Amino acid sequence: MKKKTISRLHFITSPSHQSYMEQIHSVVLGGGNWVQLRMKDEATETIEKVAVEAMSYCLDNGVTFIMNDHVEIAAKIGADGVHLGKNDMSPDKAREILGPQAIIGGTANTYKDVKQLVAMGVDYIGLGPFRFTETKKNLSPTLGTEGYQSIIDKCKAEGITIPIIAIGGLKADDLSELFDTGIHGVAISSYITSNEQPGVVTLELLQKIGKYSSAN
Ligand code: TZP
Ligand code: MG
Repeated sequence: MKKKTISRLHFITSPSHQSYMEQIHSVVLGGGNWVQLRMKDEATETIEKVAVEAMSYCLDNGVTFIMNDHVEIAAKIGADGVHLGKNDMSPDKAREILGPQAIIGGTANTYKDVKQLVAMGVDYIGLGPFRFTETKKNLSPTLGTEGYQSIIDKCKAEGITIPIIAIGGLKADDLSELFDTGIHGVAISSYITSNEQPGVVTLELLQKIGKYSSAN
């Protein structure tokens, strides 16, 4: 089986007025085709239970399912991949466990991080934060549009072509300027989950992304 392509909109779950499964249903009904299950502060058994249900729903609907942090759960349930931060298992170790077809994403805050992750064989990079967000604790310094532009320019100069996904406090109004920097896509959580109608916001985001991402 061919490795799945990296979507331009990555939906990341976060605590909200809906349950994790309700969020995923809403986003998929709104056209989302990439879900990262991110459940902080929950017991591993609870995370695994939700992951099994979410994986099965995503499989039935042709949606890429990425597990945040938990490589062992991803392996057990046959997730499409994992997203790993700096304090998680290293991407090369995760590759040994999950195999060549798995999608492995890594978090970067700087150009140096990007280069290290590329050397470890990740498939995409979540680069951020764009701006302050309460969704993540211990946030690194914000990059702003200029930060993305400078990192992407360095990548281009060095021939680094890995898909870069912008993350951190993103809203619909940020998309135009962010895609102008040359990013591949965006990862969005609270802007979607805090809305009364996550599916409707997802659809709006996808329409904007379709318009702005054509050159990337
Ligand atoms: N990593 C950097 S910022 C962030 C993560 C997981 C949170 C993204 O969520 P939001 O709500 O879109 O800012
Ligand atoms: Mg992590």
